[in-house]
Formats: sequence, C-alpha cells, structure tokens
Amino acid sequence: MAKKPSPAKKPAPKTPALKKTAATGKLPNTVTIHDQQLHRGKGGELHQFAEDGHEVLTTAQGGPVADDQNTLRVGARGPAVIDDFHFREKIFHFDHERIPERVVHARGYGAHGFFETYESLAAYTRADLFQRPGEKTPAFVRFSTVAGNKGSADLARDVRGFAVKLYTQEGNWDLVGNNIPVFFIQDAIKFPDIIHAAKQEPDRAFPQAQTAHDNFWDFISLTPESMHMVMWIMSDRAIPRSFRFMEGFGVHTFRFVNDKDESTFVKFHWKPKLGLQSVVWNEAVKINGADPDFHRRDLWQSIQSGNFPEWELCVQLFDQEFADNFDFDILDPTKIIPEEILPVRPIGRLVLDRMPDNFFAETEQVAFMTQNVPPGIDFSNDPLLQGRNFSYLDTQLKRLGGPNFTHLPINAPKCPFHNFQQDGHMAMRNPVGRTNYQPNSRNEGPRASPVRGFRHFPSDEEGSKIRLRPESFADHYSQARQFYISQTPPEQRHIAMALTFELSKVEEPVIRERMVSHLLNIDDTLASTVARKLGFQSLPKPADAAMPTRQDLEPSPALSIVERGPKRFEGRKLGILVTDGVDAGLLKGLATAVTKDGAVFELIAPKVGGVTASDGSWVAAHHMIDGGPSVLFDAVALLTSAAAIDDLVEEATARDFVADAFQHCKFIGYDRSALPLLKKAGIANDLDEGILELPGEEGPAAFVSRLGKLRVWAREPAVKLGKA
Ligand code: HDD
Repeated sequence: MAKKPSPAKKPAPKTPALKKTAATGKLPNTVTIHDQQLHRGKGGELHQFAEDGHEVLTTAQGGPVADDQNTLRVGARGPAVIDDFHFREKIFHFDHERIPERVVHARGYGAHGFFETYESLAAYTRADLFQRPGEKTPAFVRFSTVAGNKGSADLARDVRGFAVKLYTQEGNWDLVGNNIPVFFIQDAIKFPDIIHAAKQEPDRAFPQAQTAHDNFWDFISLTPESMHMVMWIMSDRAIPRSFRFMEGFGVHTFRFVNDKDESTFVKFHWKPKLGLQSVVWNEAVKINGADPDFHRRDLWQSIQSGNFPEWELCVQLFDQEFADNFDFDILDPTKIIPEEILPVRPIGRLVLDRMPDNFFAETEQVAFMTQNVPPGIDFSNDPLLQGRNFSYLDTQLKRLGGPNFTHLPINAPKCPFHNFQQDGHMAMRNPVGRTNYQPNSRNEGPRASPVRGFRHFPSDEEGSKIRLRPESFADHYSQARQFYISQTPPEQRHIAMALTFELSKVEEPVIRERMVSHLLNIDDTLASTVARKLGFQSLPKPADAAMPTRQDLEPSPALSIVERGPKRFEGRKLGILVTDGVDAGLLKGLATAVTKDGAVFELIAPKVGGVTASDGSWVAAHHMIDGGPSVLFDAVALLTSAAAIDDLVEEATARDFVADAFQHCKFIGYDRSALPLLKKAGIANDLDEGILELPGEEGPAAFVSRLGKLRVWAREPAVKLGKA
C-alpha cells in the first residue's frame, strides 16, 4: 500500500504590514508576508522569492506555484484529479505553442540592424529615409530557404529569401527579395503551381527541401519562362556559404516618386561587403549532416562576436525611354538589366548588429508584406509584384491568427501612427475616448493628408479586360544563355553537375528528355554534357521556342560569383587540426595571422578537451574530429607532430577531413609531420599550389594571404567530381 505522504508544514499566517508611511502617504517599499520581506516594483507590485532566492514560479494568471513537477493525484500512485488547474494550464499552453509555418520560406533566421543613407535622393524620391545623408533607419532582416519546412537543413539547394523591414519615419517599408534577381514565373496566378511542384510530393511527403524530384522538373520542363531562373538555381548561388556572402535583389522594377510626382524606375540590389561566396554541392550535402544549422550558426556567431555583416543597397535607376529601348520588358520578373548596361549606384548600407532576444517573437512572427511601402516608393505593373501585393496580407492573417498582428512589437511601426482601427482578437493597443470614427464634429482623431500621405503614381492605364501574356514577355532563353556564358569554367561545370544530379533523381525519363530539349535552346555544350552524364543515347530535338535564343547578348561578368569573390580571407573561418606535440610557435603565428586578416579559426583535435603543445602548454579544442569535419571551414591547416601522426592516420574522420578539403578545392596548410596523413588521404602525389607547407618561407601570414582566393578551382578537373 502506498505510504501517505506527510502533510507539508504550513507557515503560520501573518498579517501583511501594509500601512502607509505617515510621512509620504505612499505604500512602503517592502512588505513582510509569510516571514519574507517582499519588495515593491515601480508599479507597486510585490516581488516574491522562492526559498533559494529565485523569483517564485507562477501560473500565467500570476498565482504562485508550490510544485511544478508532480501532478495532483489521489495518493502517490493513484489517478490524477481534475482540480489540478496548474497542470491544466501548463499543458494547455504547451499544446498551443505552434502557429502555422510559412507556406513558403518556412525556415528562416533573422537579425536586427540599421540602414544608413549615403546621400539625399530627393531628386528621385520623396521617401523620408532617403532625404538626409547619415540618416539611420532601424531594420530587421529575415533570410530563408523557400521549399523546406521549418526544421529542414540550411544547405538545401534553393533560392534564399532576403526580406528586409525598414522601420522608416513614414511607416514600414518591406523589401521582400531573394538572393536571385529573377523568378520562376511571370504571373502570380501560377505561384501555387510552382510551389506545389517544388515542395514535397503530396502523396509521399518527400523529398524534403529539394527540387530533385519529378513534380518539380515536370512543372519546370513544361514552363519555358522558368529557364532563366533554372540557370540561377542550378548555379552555386543556390548553395551560399553563408547569408553574409549573398547578394539580395528586389527582383521587380519599382518606382521612385519625388515631391513633384515624377517617377523614375528602380531596381534594388543588396551587395555584401565581404564579397560573394558559395560552397560546392558535395560539400553542401555533407554540411547538412554535420551542421544543419550552418547558416544560422554563422550569422549568430558573427553578430555575437561583433563582426557585423554589412550590405550596400544599390539601385539601377532608369526612365521610360530606357525602358522602351531595353532588349526586354522591364515588367517581366524573369529578366534582369545587366549591370554592365545599367550600372548600380550605392545609396546606403545595411548593418546587422543584434540578434533577436526571442526567435519566435521576432523571427517567426515578423510579417513581411510587399505592399508595405512609404510615400515615394511605388510599384510597377509587373504582374508578379501586383499578385504579391494582394497575397501577403492573407498569409499573415492565417499565420498570426487575427488582424492585430501589427500590434506585435516586431511588426509595429517605430514612428507615431494613428487610425480608427479597433478590437479584434488579441488587440493590444486600444483606442481611448469616445470618438472612433471620422468625420466627427468633435475635432478629434487623425485626418488623412493629401500632402503628407501616400499618393499612388498617377500612371495612365487603358486597355481591354483580358487574360493575356504580353508578347514582350515571350523570350525565355536569351537571358538564360547570357547567364550561362557569363560564368567562369568551374561555375559552368557546377551548373552541368547540378542539372545532372537533379535530373538523375527524376524517375520519368520523358521529363529528363524535355529538360534537355530546353537546354539545347540555351547552350549546346551544356545540353550535351548533361545528356551524356544522364546516359542519353541521343540528343532530343530542341524545345519549341516562342522566340529564338539571341546569340548577341554579351556576357555579364557581374553575374559570376568567382569574378565577384573577395580578395581577403576576412570574415571566413580556418579549421586547424591539431594533435599533441603541435608546434606552439607555429600555431600561435597562424592564429595571429588569421585574426589580423579579420578572419577566425577553430581548433579540431582527436579529443575535444584539447592537446598539449610542443612547449607543454595546454590548448583547448573547439571540436573533436568527428564533430568538426573540414566542410565547416573555408580552409584548413594540419598542425600535427611526428609523435602523434601515426594514431591520427588511423582515424577515418581525419582522412576524410583532408580528402574532403582537397576535393572541395580548399587551401590546405600542413606541418611536415602531417605528410603521412596526406598520403593516407590519397593526395600526397597531388600537391598543388593550394597545398602549402607551413611555416613556409614567409611564415603563416603568407599562407593566410593566399586564402583570400578561397578555392583552388584549377584543381577541380583533377578531382573525379569535377570531370565533365
Ligand atoms: Fe513570396 C514569403 C520572396 C513571389 C507569396 N516571399 C516570402 C518571403 C520571401 C519572399 C523572402 C519570406 C518572407 C519572410 O521572411 O517572412 N516571393 C519572394 C520573391 C518573389 C516572391 C522575391 C518573386 C519575385 N510570393 C511570390 C508570389 C506570391 C508570394 C508570386 C503569391 C502570389 N511569399 C508569398 C506568401 C509568403 C511569401 C505566401 C509566405 C509567408 C509570407 O508570405 O509571409 O504570401
């Protein structure tokens, strides 16, 4: 029989000392209740403390809780009883923790920062944030992948969302862009189709966060307008090294409108200060296993360590005459204007310097909407943009549960705002007073202002009401080709490899064939390489094209990541594999050189506790080898010792560490004692210009200065992976 627990000792009830002090007439700052001296907060509230000094745990209603670990039951082994209101509330709240994840861009990560204006753009726009040089506007940015669910891995091959909320003095401006300047479709009515096709297939619910499946390529191969976007997502742009090394694009053509109601077309670009960088596919696959939060961790670590990521906002400005003479329709979101034709102009910088206090409250609940624009920024007739302006409000209502999502601090404007909206679920800002309408004869409340308010650009529009794609949107291949021929040879190889991989996962041969027929309209070599790698016996006929592919478009080097890479190792991470007996001087020299270049390093050792260096000092490690594979680093160094190398060579993960760094074309610095490891990894006979002995003649600084190139692409054709 269960033993009856002895009743808890009750403290003797005491009368609280709540007398007002005679001198001030105020309540005293402390009150004694149940033998405890309680302090009053500013609002007169009493702070209760548990016996160990922590604040007392309470229910959501504020009631102090005596036991949070045992449900109320009859006897020690008996049934639970219904009057356990504390358990009921705790489990009720837990059961309701989730809100619907975003239908696209579910997995994301955000940070706070500011935007700083370089110069007045008053000639082009009346938007307040662009009037004064040096003006700082608070910002929140959310990066995301598109197709995967909230818990998917960061290195999916996918478009990255780049959504920026600027809390301007004239309300929030949301520039909801991507890291790719074009889109799959030209008309918003096709959005549900492309997204259904890209996400996991509905009967089997896989594959997750991948486009490598039949539904996606079926849709794409039947949608020629996607071909330009396909080139981008099969390029390394879709596997960025980090959010910090990505460009962002507003994609659509927008308008700037000035005080005189004159309009200038504008395209927005975000350029990362540290240059562009991506990983290779084999690396991405391994990162997803080693650290599915690789991009999150990178942003977190860089901001927490004070290395604030930064982008310049650049614009391409043009008038109607340019638009009329440009090769393609500026309303078509599957087209770019090459920077070589219309240079970008930097107009300000975005700095991310603070992580959210709470992921859910901020990153999850932030609600971006393309229709959030301040006076001075307006839309073009891009049919994709117009559809987006209609769609985003719905999704926020669904996700956040009611019309008052703008009351959430992350979504509320930071400028004064006044209107007559009231009530609704969870209204947290409630109007006071009698007058909740206008016009009113009490002279109360805010008024609309034709001068200060948003005036839609009064463009002249006319035409019949029809469902018709314009002729000017009909060229689907020319810019796809231009993108492809603008890439360096390794980047072109990666596109062919990506297409081959994705199509190899397609089960229906007819889809593969249809895709290759489109590639024939883009580039013959690309098409035949993919066909050969897929094992085609012969090439299909080129796809029917509404317009022939233009061969006269010049390559645009601005489209290449390699061409736009950094010159320095700044902002990157070196992985240093160390063993007992590591040369203490060399390690110190390397660490100093890396830090001096604005980069960071992490140490990987056989045991995470660390190693004893040559001078007897203890060096703590960040990772054990199994937990710190080389895919997590931009370059690696092998600082071993003759005494420890034999054991290290026996570690399969140590061999992988080196072999992966090699096949991913990374720089490898090594202490002479590490040669047996290079041999075991099968690369001792392939020492190229990226594999450097340390300390080397000029010392570690010279090694670090080489790392700015990031990869040794010349090695790639020698690695099996890269063979075309
Ligand atoms: Fe979208 C989210 C970017 C076309 C409908 N979109 C969403 C996010 C980004 C983009 C970055 C995530 C925002 C966040 O972090 O919360 N979307 C784009 C770009 C597009 C685009 C660059 C083409 C140029 N989107 C697009 C179309 C539609 C939508 C054509 C519908 C007509 N997008 C949505 C949405 C989402 C969304 C369903 C899901 C979650 C959300 O809005 O807040 O409404």
